[in-house]
Amino acid sequence: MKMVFRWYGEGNDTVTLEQIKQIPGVEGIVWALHHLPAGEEWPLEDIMEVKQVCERNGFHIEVVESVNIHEDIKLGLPTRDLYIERYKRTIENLGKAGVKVICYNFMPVFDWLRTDLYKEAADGSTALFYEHAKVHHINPFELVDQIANNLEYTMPGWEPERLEHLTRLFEAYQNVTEEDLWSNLQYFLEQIIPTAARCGIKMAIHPDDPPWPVFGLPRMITSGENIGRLLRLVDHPSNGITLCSGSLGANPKNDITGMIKAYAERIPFAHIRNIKVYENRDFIETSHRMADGSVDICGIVKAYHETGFSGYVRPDHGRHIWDEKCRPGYGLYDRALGIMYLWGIWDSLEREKRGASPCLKSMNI
Ligand code: CS2
Ligand code: MN
Repeated sequence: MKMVFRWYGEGNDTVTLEQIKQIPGVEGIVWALHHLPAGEEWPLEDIMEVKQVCERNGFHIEVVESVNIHEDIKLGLPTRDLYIERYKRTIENLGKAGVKVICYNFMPVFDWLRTDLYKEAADGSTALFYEHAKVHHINPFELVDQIANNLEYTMPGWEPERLEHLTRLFEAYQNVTEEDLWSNLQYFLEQIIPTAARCGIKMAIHPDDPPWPVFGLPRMITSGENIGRLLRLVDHPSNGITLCSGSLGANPKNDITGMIKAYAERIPFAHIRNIKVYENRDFIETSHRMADGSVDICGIVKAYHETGFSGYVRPDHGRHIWDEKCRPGYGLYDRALGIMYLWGIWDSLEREKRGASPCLKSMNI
């Protein structure tokens, strides 16, 4: 597995590239042009600027996350063709810069959804939290108000220009069913996968988070079965998934290790994180350690190891610990701890497979 780390860019992140450099085994930066709204073409010059900054610090930029899809594409409006053309140009520009994977999502209106960004745990750390009953009782506008007021930074999926048009967006989705969304996704993929393939890029859809409909908005990428359907929409290696254990794990029925084994070839990018799921369907993001949450992190890493996974992995989110002030879910410390936990499992599996490293052998250890 190739370890990567999400970074929001110079002046837009509390974490620095110098700090990331000191986390063992991180090879690449997962990045995006966060200042551009969904639907804009990403100019090659802006892409090359990020590439230079990252490469100067010894990182590759092979994975891009959150090349967001304009709502008109998800809604299937006649204007979608214009935005799809721009998306293709963006894919081409990213290909020219050496990008190999594009992570995106197809969730209507919202990207991830939480009710609390700083829920305190018994040890004093805070983390992102989802309260199921609250989402059912609160109206979306109130929740957006509460979350947006808590944000010092603009988060992907929660951009002000998107939230400004919330009423109009909800109206637009009123008669859009899950089947309509599937057919709009298929239309999009049929157009862009040939471009991605030509540019040597794998598209990797991120599962819906949480993996069920919210506020009456349909959601599709929620289960192993639906991932299978997505992969069949355009049956090509460039049509893949970002397997996010934290998103899919919110539904305990999801067999994530089974999905890894079934779809290994089509997973260019893995998000590995843990959450604790309660009986009432609330969930909180926890440390990566298995004992702290409900997700079988060891089983997941083992499944990747068994299938010979050579794709990219990132720890996804972390808690906020040691008084760190950072983007919600995107601090340095807990994500670095998560990486070390993942390496610990991976290295012990490698050692089992290959025997002790040559260095240890020569020391007769
Ligand atoms: C990410 C997603 O921070 C997160 O929760 O895993 O926001 C992800 O970046 C998007 O869904 C990808 O488009
Ligand atoms: Mn994720």
